[in-house]
Amino acid sequence: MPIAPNVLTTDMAQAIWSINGTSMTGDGHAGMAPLLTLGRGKTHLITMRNRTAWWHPMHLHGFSFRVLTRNGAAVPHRRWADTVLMAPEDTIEIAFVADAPGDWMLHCHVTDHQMTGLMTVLRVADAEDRR
Ligand SMILES: [Cu+2]
Repeated sequence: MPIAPNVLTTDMAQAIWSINGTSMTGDGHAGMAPLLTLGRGKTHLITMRNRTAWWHPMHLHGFSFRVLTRNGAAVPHRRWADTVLMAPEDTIEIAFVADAPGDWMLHCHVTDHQMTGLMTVLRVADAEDRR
């Protein structure tokens, strides 16, 4: 599933950044639909594309992942991580097992990027609990 952090606009006071066209600003939005709902216990491969001119350390809560590729090239040491630094225009593939149910944040760890929209939620649920 491709995920693309993007610059939405610099004209809006609150929402500057977006992920797949949606900005989650401030401390988040209660009840906001998750970006993705992932099957619990399954292995998921996620592609993140940085469509901005800024660096973003993208941080996933709840799981350790492995970075498989960067810009199409295999990453030689597939260390476990919870954050991956993305250079401008980087495309990164990560993989992890979604073994913990619930709603988990995925966000840029540059605080002002996070607070102005570069944040989303991934939901992990059993098949019968997916909405
Ligand atoms: Cu950032």
